[in-house]
Amino acid sequence: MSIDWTPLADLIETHDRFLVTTHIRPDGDALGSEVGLAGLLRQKGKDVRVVNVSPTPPRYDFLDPDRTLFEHFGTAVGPEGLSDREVVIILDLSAWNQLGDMAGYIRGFPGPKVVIDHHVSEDDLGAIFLKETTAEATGILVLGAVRALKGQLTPEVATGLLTAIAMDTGWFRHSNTAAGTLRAVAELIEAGAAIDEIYRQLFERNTMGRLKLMGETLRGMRTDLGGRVAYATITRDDLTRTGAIPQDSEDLVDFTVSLRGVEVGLLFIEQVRGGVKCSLRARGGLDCAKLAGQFGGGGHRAAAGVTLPGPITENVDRMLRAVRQALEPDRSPA
Ligand SMILES: [Mn+2]
Repeated sequence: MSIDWTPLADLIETHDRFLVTTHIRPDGDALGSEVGLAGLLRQKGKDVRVVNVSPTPPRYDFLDPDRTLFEHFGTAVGPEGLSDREVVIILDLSAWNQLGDMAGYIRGFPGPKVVIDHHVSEDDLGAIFLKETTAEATGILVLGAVRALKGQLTPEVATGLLTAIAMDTGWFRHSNTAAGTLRAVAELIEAGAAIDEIYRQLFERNTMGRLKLMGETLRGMRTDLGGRVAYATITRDDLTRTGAIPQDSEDLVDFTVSLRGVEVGLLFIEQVRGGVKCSLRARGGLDCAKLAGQFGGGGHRAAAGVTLPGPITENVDRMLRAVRQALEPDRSPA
């Protein structure tokens, strides 16, 4: 099944000033898709602002080398500064809670709203949904839009989209990596995306803080259910001690499922503004989106997340109980 891009083409035909945004704590798919879509819209002669609720993690600064694309909502720009926007395009999310402090603004947005996304979880955002939940990344959908709308795959657009697809497939390792994924990558390389350079930018620019945080996270890793579950925690104190920044925790959940025999991995991260973010990964039958959904979160079958109120230790217990229940429903609650 592929998306009918006519609604987007119609909006481009009839409007000039576009706002593009994505979810809190943006990842490579979120930011890379924004680069791709902003490029497409600008080729069509549109005035485009890309405004995000979270600052851009330093890891992704290569996507915006002149620091002219990504703007930060709440500091650099507020709702007043965006009053001339006619259309908003929301990438890589379909849930209000993923919009953070921008949710109120998006709710009140007077013009057409479009969502381009691949997540299963879905709220009524009052938007035109251009979705494909089987897609490996939002970036692959944006590539589809570029093709359908006869846009140019410039090196800049190709770099954004390759980053998007690479990060949401775990650099082409996860089960969502299909033959079509690699065909798309071939096309993006032909268009000027330098795959070696993108890899170096993403994976070989660790700070000492991130590497030390990685060490702390591994040191504190625990198992449960006889080794079928692995989990770790990152507290605010861990960040201070290691000199890491909150964004440095990206991907560290992958270590939990890298342990032999583990089917479900969890990483609990104490949030600077209170509460705990829990990332879930599954390498078996467990549906992470469903489990996270029980607590108001969402995502995909193999990878999901949820933000929980309350202290970290309580939340570890609460999530472990839910995972045990999901993996061994017949077992009496411990
Ligand atoms: Mn995504």
